[in-house]
Amino acid sequence: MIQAISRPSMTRVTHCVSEQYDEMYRQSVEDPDGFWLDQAKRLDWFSAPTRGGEWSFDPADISWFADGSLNLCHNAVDRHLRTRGEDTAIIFEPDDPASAGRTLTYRELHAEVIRMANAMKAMGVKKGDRVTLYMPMIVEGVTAMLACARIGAIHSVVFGGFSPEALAGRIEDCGSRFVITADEGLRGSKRVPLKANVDAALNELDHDTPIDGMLVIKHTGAKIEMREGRDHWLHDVATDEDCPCEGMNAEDPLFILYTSGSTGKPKGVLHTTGGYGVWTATTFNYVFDYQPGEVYWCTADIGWVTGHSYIVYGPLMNGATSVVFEGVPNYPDHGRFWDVVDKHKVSILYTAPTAIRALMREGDEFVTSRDRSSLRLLGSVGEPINPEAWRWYYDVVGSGRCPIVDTWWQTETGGVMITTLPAAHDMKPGSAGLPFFGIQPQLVDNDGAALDGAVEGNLCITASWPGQARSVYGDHERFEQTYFSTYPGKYFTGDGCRRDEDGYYWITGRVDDVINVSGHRMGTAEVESALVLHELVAEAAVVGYPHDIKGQGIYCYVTLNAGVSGSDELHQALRAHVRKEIGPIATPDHIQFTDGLPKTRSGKIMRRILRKVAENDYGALGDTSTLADPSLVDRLIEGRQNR
Ligand code: 6R9
Repeated sequence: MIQAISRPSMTRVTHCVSEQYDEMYRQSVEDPDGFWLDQAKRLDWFSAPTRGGEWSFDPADISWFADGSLNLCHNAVDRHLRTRGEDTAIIFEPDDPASAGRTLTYRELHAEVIRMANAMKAMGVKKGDRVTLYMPMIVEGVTAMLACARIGAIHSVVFGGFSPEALAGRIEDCGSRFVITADEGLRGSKRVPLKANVDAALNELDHDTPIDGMLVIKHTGAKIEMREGRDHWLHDVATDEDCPCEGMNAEDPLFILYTSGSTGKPKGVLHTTGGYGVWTATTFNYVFDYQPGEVYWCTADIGWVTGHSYIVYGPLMNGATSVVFEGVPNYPDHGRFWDVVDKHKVSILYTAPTAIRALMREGDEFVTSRDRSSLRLLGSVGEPINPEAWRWYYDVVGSGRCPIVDTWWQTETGGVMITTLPAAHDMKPGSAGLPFFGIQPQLVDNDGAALDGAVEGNLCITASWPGQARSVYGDHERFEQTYFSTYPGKYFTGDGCRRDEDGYYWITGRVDDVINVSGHRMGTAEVESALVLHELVAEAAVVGYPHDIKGQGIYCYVTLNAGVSGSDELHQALRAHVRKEIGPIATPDHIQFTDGLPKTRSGKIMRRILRKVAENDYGALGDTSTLADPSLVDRLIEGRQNR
């Protein structure tokens, strides 16, 4: 049993102490409508809601604040002009520390958002239109999101590391007629040809006019092709005229964000305006305990939900100063994070275990040679943090002074669900902690029976919360099927979890066919589909296996067409092929060529065996007698050992 670590005494915490948490949590589950209508007051509404949660999980139909109207760009930007217009909203830290950065006050951010929104309008974007953003981590990524929210367009941000093929699928799936991108992105001094990738993606789509307009931001100044009539430079079409915020119903869509699942292609998770706004504003306030004037830095990319909720909406709706970082943790050297912390006097740092582990491996010197005395609170998100990395983050990065919030949540949950609160709770390294207000977790066995007390099971949530996703864009049936059919009447997270005797939750990882690679969700089915697209591949099965830095690595079993044999060249070719189909984050770590996959007589692949073999754990293969060809197991093990 790991010892709990007491919360360090913090002099400036005002947001929530332990007794308050218990009382507020009780209220939040006993009277959710009263509680959340009250929390909703932290936002500015054009018409305040009187209705709270109206929802069912069977069938799935979820609504919050249905009679309220508001605009999240107004809440993130305009409403601050009167009170803190000259405060810093965004600090932009470029990839190359020698390049010029930028800071924007709320007033300057307002002006930039308006220019972006007017440019979008000039292209013909209207309320309800889907707009795909394929952006580097620059200020315009944030202003493009906020400009969409301002005029009621639905943004779909696609991570800049995805391939043209993956981008094309996401443009097509949501019927997006507009794209916003930049000439190039920069990451660790490498150039990412964003505009060229968009062009390639559009060529993939077999229409003559796959989109109506593209807005391009000049970032690196690289030479790119602009198609007459379709592609526009932002600086050519942006104007400063007045651009009021659209009044949005609380249930009007705010954004779509594609995420991987256990089957099929990525799903367009749909979030709406009011509930998501209340959820991200409230969680940001309590979880990060933000104090006016502090600098807050979330190292995620706006291409992931963490960037949406905790670089853009949560911090800005709270009037915080949010750092937008274009670079990577190891460029120019492994001390970059701490240089940025010192340069901008960052108080609150929110990052991922994979980054922590990668930096830990480089030794303490990169950290201890930097000052870091501005740090007050540390956060972790994206995957379970192993206690060793937790200790290093706490002892070395935070010098034992800074509490850690290990925040468990998902694209589908909109914001943080399980975490300790910095001023309220003791921490246990490796445990996310306790449910946030309104969250009612339940652990169930494989038949869906609720388990009480200190146990391990499948993590479900039994009641809706404002930030919950409302649907899968264009496929509500898939939404129900994916999240509400495994255990009818409950939202199933896909995660396994243990609850200890203090009621703390310990996420054990995915229990479905989703793997978590460097904090990024990857469906094994997606990698398999990419592999079998290769002309020499007959069949493929992909599993995760423990990886020191990435958390999980991608292990592929591949059978080749008759007469073809595996070689180092083919190995490399397949890796390159998957990168091209999906993007670098999906690059297989290992490919094992095999003459067959372990299938039952009914043809179902026994992934359990493939996982064990990939993990090098042959003692616990379990029952293999139902395999069509039990002798295959020995050949798989032999192949693994000869790897
Ligand atoms: C926010 C985000 C969600 C999946 C989730 C779980 C894993 C996220 C975690 C964590 C343990 C944490 N996960 N945070 N596991 N402890 N603090 O990451 O969203 O990309 O949708 O991934 O990530 O497995 O189900 P998303």
